Amino acid sequence: MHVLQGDGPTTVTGDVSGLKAGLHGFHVHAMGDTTNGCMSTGPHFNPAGKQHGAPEDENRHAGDLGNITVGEDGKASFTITDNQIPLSGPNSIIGRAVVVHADPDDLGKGGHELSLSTGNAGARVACGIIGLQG
Ligand SMILES: [Cu+2]
Ligand SMILES: [Zn+2]
Repeated sequence: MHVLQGDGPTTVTGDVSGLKAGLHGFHVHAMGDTTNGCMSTGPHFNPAGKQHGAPEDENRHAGDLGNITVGEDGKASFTITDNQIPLSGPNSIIGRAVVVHADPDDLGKGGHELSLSTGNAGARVACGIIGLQG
């Protein structure tokens, strides 16, 4: 997985495999800590104190990147460009984590008790710390 660019929009590209077909929630979580697996990455990155939502919503966590789509082969390749995940400044995502979930993110609209905090996206099946390379 790679994140590119300095100021302005950040583009995240990645390839994942070994997942069930369909939508999987994909977020930036607050803490770059995997000492207890993906649970240690904390909640969604949310410096503005907002509710969970879709990437295009005004009221969303900065870390809300929506869903990635996994094919019948269990693989996904994705490119996501977003304005709320800079690589510098006070809201930088460097040192935080990306997390892939077991289930679809309902984007805050599912009416579940977890919809407005996590999108009810289920277990955390993969994660990685966002760092610098090169
Ligand atoms: Cu998440
Ligand atoms: Zn969220």
